[in-house]
Formats: sequence, structure tokens, C-alpha cells
Amino acid sequence: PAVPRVLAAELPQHVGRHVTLQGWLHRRRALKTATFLVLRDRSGLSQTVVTDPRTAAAVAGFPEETVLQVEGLATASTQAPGGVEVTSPTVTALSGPAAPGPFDLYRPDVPAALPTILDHAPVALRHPRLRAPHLVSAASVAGFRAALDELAFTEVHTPKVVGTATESGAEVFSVDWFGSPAYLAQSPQFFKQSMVGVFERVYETGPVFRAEPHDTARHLAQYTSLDAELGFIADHRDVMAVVRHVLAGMTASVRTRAGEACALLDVELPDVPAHIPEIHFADAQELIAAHTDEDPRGEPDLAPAHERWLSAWAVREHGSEFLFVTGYPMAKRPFYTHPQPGRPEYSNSFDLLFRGLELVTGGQRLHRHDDYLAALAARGLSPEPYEGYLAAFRHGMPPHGGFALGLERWTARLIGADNIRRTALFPRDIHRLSP
Ligand code: AMO
Repeated sequence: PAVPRVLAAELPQHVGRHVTLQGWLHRRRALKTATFLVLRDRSGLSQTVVTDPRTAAAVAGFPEETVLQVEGLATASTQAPGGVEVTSPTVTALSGPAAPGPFDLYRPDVPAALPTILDHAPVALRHPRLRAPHLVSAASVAGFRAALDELAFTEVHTPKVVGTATESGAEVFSVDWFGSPAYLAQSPQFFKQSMVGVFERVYETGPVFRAEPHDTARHLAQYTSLDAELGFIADHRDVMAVVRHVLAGMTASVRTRAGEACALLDVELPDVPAHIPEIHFADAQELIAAHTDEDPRGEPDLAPAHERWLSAWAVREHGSEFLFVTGYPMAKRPFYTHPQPGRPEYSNSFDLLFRGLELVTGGQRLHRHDDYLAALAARGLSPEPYEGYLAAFRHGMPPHGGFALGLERWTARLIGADNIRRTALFPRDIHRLSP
């Protein structure tokens, strides 16, 4: 363009100069002597003052969300937000809305309930407060990638339609694949493991699908899984060290890349301790039995209430908002899980609890072909459907392990969202398949 576009956030650097702004009409306020236009672009909001009666008459007809080009003088003003406003403007409408939006996008609070927001996502997410979680999310993924790139991981992309279910216990969606039965991938588990044989260290960010009919604030039927897998580990603790590095990288990236979104949402970023505290599953159950009215000993998993209790305990006892629970019973973990040496009813696996919720699952995997055959047999599973997966192990695989972090859970916990759906652009759940 002849005149380069200036963003709202850049205006203060242009005081005294002619500028061209482009964006959406966020708010129009007509006073007796002046009309104020608040323009919204990807960087934020800016103010333009119209005093010329002819221009004022023209803009009086522009509804909110009209896409505008404003050319005028960047002028210092103590009254304007950010200390600068555009004066003496020429205002051109680039495109006008055909219908009013679902609610006022300029009200600092969000005057709409979650279903309304989700029904109207393409417009509703323009509200600065509703957009902010997604900026936090994007910054988190950038941090995830950067942290693993630093450790020489290779990013991979694996199929999302598969012929064999990957996660025992998690329900699958069936699809018709050219007349053959197929499933939407519940996780990249098998692919990421086999790629350890090729790259040693891999990660993937992508969608996964869970046909669990959970109607809760923390479950989605499609979510974004941040996965990593690495070879030549001693045991699951090496994986936990990578999780810690990744959490630190994600937190730092959110701080630097999404600082404004965090300020808008009053986000309190967590301290990622140099060493995240850990507790064995069996000890966690003892602790809960000793300090609460409930006795979970003998249960194969932790109930959500117990996860919340343990999280609060970690804050009290260790000053940490993160807690690793290790050693989950083999009975509750998938067949690829490595048992705990000397205590084979438990596993070399872990969950990471963050602010009361399971955020990460991971662990050491079996790596010998014979161990896989035995593990499948012990669970009454036939090896045939797993042939493609087992091929990697037939040809030599190092001791390895990995983890998966649920992106929406992370963002929701970080920003204190009451519902994970506020962190998915177009959430998919038992009731929602559109927009
Ligand atoms: P798991 O099934 O525990 O492990 O999932 C890993 C993480 O994904 C998130 N998560 C979900 N988020 C939103 N909605 C859901 N329905 C949902 N289900 C799970 C959680 C969870 O901790 N293959 C293993 C990981 C591994 O061992 O590498 C797996 O998928 O944050």
C-alpha cells in the first residue's frame, strides 16, 4: 500500500505524523461537538476523533463492526487511551456488517453466557476478553515447540484416522474409510513411539478425539494434544524432567508473547519449581486416607476430588502448583506401560496435577518386542491389529518414554476459566458439532 498501515499499539510512535489505521469499528460515541470512533485491530484499540460535521454525519451511519480505514493525524492527547488519538480523519468503510452481532463487543465485561458465545464464535471471539485465552493458548504452543526444539526434538505429524484404537479405556469415534472400518485417533501414541526408532526425540501438536460421553467442564470430544516421546531414558524420571522444561518454556512464552492477554484476564502465571515435587500413587492414597474422611486405598485411580486435595497439599507442603503423582497401578494404565521394577503392580508412569486437575499423563514404555507380546496376551488382546505398531519393536527400540499435555486444560487452568470450552475456538463435545 502507498501508506503503510499503522496498528493501534504502534500509534504512540507516530505522534505528529499522518497515519492510516485499518480495523473494525469497536465503538462509536457521538457527543455534541465530537464523535469518537474506537477502532479495533489485532494489536488492540485506538481512538479517532471526528469534529468535522460532514465526516461526523457520514460515520453516524456506520454500525459497530464496520471495517474501516481511517487516515488522519496521530495527536498526543492526555484524554485518549494510550495518550494518543487520530484527529482530522478521512474515514472510509471497507465493508459493512449485514446484521448486528449477538451482543455488544465493546462492553468490557462479556454480556453473554457461554452457549451464546460458542454459538456465535466467529463474532463473539472478537471481544478482547474472549480472544485473549486463544492468544495465551497460541503462546503456549510456541513455548512448547521452542522448549523441545532446544532439546533437539523433531516435530512430526501423524495420521488422525487409524485402523486400531490406541488408548485402552478411551472410547473411539468410528468412521467409514473407503468402505473399511476406521477410527479417529485418540492419541498419536503408537506413531510417536515408533518414531523414536527413527528420530530418537519427537513431538507433535495436533487434534485427538475421545468419544467419552463426559458432559463436564474439563472434557472435550476433540482436544489438542501436545505430545512428546524420547529414547535412551533411564526411566520415567527422565521424561518428567522434560515435562518440567516444557512447562517452564510454556510459562515463559506466555509471559513474553501474551503479556497483554494475561493482563486483561488477570492471569497469575505459576512458578515452575526447579524440581517439581512428586509423590508415589500408593503414598498419595495413604496421605488422603490419613488426612481426609475418605479411604481410597485399593482404588486403581485417583478421583477428581482426590486430585484437588493432593494439589492443595502440594501448595501447602511444597509451595508448588505442580505435583507429579507417579507409579499408577498397572491395571489402570495401557498395555504399553512399563512396570515399576521390584513393584510390578505399579508402573513407571505419572500424571502431573496442576491447580487441582490432571494436566499431563506420561511414563516409560515397554521397549522389547517380547514384552509387548506378553503384555497384550496378559490383557487378552490379539497382537494382529497391532502388527504395524509392533514392527518398530521387532527391529530394536531403545528404552523410551513420553507424555501428553492437554492444551485446553492447560490454558483453562492458567487463566482460571470456569470451563475448558472457553479455550477452544470451536469446541466439540457431546452436544456441540457446530459452528
Ligand atoms: P491421556 O489419555 O491421559 O494420555 O491424555 C493426556 C492428557 O490429555 C488431556 N485430556 C483431555 N483434555 C480434554 N478433554 C478430554 N476428553 C481429555 N482427555 C485427556 C489431559 C490428559 O492428561 N497417550 C497418553 C499420553 C502418554 O502417555 O504419552 C494419553 O493420551 O490433560
